[in-house]
Amino acid sequence: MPTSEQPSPIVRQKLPPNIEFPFASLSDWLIPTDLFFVRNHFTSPDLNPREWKLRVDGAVERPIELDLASIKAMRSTTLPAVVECAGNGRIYYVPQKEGLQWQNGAVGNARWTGVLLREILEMAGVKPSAREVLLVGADSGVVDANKKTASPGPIAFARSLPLEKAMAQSAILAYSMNEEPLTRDHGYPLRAVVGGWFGMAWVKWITHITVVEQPFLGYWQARDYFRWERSVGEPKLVQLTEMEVKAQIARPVEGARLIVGQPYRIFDATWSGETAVRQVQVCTGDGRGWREGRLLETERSFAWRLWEYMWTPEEVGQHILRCRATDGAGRVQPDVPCSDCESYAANWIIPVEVTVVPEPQTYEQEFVI
Ligand SMILES: Nc1nc2c(c(=O)[nH]1)N[C@H]1C(S)=C(S)[C@@H](COP(=O)(O)O)O[C@H]1N2
Ligand SMILES: [Mo]
Repeated sequence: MPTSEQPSPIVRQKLPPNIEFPFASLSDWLIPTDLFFVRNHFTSPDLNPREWKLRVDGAVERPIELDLASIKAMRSTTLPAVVECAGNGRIYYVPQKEGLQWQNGAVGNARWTGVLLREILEMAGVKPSAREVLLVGADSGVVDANKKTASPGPIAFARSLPLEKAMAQSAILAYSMNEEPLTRDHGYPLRAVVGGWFGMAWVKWITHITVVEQPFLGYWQARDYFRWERSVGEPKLVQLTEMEVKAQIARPVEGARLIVGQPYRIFDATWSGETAVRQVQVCTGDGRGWREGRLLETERSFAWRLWEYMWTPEEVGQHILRCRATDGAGRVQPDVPCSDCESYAANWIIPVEVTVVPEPQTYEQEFVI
């Protein structure tokens, strides 16, 4: 997009800071840290790296405590990965759903460096009875009283991962984002990176890891971040984990005016959960059906892919643009909202309406009689 303006983040909430990436300004595969979305349930803790320690206990052979220097001295792993807040796109739900009204930008792709969670767990020695790995953040507070399920007192932000995912190559404890130390809002000094999973699993400001033998049923695991599933007949609640397949047009934006006969680059990013996106298709509403978008990067597990489609509008008037992604597991973006997703995981196709206008007349043309 040929703009001279500097993109600026969209503040969805001042305190604690909840900030959206201005998705229409998307240009690079990696989102610069100062534009990266921020999702905080509580005030970001300001942790002193000299005092900070990571405690690992629970169902382990040897409880351990590690300081930052010893974690950084371990073998490092880098994973470019996309993180999407489960509430991204909530604004598109009709009627409106309670919660922060994220548009398209509660998502971002960054390069994360740290150590495999597996290696830390192996240092402590996971007992055979282990079932989940609970990650606890240093932030805490009373859960929003507007929600009917307010907490009885301050509770820490904590989430568990099934042991299998905790041991996977996609589960990292990261101290660096885009080659710089994490910033305070992104979890300094250490956060979880859980490739393929929605953001709530990516616990920031981690100070404590407990290996548990029973499913953890804390607030953000058992009272929030759910959707309904009807596969067993009666609807039952299932926890949100993997991200859904998604592509959403960054440009043109809703209401844009394009000039007839002039090529325009439809541009966006696309991502999914455990399996990468294979195909993006575009429909420009001129009766030519779905056509193939061009994916710009090679497929890479857990990162997003930018894509484009060159479109030359042939007719003046309103046009509805749509795109849809398909991932390697065969999941396709749906046409309609998921009625069972509470206020989460919005991945249905969001049409973008643009106006195609005639070529502007030049001075000479106007005066030729
Ligand atoms: N400790 C802690 N970790 C957290 C959160 C939080 O409030 N506290 N928010 C989670 C949610 S809901 C999301 S979407 C991601 C967002 O990560 P970011 O702020 O670095 O973009 O962090 C997750 N990790
Ligand atoms: Mo989130």
